[in-house]
Amino acid sequence: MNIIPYQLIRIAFLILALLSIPTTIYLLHRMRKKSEKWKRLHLIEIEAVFLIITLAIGLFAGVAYSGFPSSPQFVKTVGPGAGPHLPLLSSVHFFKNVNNFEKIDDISENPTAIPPPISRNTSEHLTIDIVAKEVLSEIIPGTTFNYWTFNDRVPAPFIRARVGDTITINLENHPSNIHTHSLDFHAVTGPGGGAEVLQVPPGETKTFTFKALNPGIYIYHCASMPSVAAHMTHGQYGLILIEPEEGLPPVDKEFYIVQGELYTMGSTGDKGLQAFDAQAMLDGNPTYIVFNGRVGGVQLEANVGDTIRMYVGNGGVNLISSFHVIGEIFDTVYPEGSMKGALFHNVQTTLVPAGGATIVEFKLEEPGTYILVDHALARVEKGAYGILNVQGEFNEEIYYPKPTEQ
Ligand SMILES: [Cu+2]
Repeated sequence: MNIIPYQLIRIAFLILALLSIPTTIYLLHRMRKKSEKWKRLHLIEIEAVFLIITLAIGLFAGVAYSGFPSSPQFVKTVGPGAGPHLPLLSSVHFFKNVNNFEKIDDISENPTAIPPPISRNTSEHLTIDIVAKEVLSEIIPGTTFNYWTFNDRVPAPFIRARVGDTITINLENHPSNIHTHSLDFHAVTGPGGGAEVLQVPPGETKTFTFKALNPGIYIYHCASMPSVAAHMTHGQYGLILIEPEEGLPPVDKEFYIVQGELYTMGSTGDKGLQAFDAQAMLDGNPTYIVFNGRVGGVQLEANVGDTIRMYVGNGGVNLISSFHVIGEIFDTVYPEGSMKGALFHNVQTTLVPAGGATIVEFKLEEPGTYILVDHALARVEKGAYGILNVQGEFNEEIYYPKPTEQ
């Protein structure tokens, strides 16, 4: 894991370069009045070399560039194609307490980590333990971010309950954390969705109990000050499914996907440790837009003939997702996660509001690679895509002509 603070290094070297100029002028001034011994010091040459080295490190250490002038700009993108290029920015960040944070190899929550469908006919009292933890992990290889998580992953664990269930949440704020964290469940009826009683300082645990009154698929997230948006964009969001009494129709595979935005002071593709860019968040200009916490975080497997259900959330904090699976049509959409209302059928692209969720269902008729996207397609260049690989027999009655064998 690359946690070199390149941005800090760049600033330090630019300051050194700047300071070296007046220092040299001063020494040259002194040199004129002094002996031959001073003149033999080659101050001009030393200063020139020093200036070149410090400026080179100050301007380029860790900065993303394409490495070859194959396009008009030398800015890197992280989409699956070459892509249009994004403005090159460099900025400053401060990095504190780096050694206190746990380093997570893969921040992505497993998209198949979903509790099984509920088959019981009665209500139960469930207890869910959640640990808020601030960690370090990579957005793309070599680019590290200080994620704030629930249970060390983004999104937070998928919670499954049944309407009428009573749910007790135990929220621990890990002692290594710097910030107070909390939970606001959109499945809760009551002030703050639980956040009023679940503000937990580091090292403490608090408990909250609620009854699930409405079926649906709901976001839950941290709702702590001074900026709820800042907590969410660091990774503190997940989904809770409240099944209706009769449950949901059976499917072969269920997947868990949540879109999120990351705002870093470095540009898209910059290496090293990236500081959070609050101004970029306020401007609504994310550096990365990701499924399940990082670029490439959603890799799914299925077979021809499978019926698929995807629970798709949007942690925000600025964008509305236009969720689409390239090469598929959603047979059924639960619009905005609504249950017991009108379902949509035969939908190409569906909206997932910030702080909202949806459910899409479809059957797989053909093998191959299907790409999940936010169909505001510029966002794919910032990472908003996932992959669904489908194995099985080709059906040329549906998809013609047959793709060339590889
Ligand atoms: Cu928080």
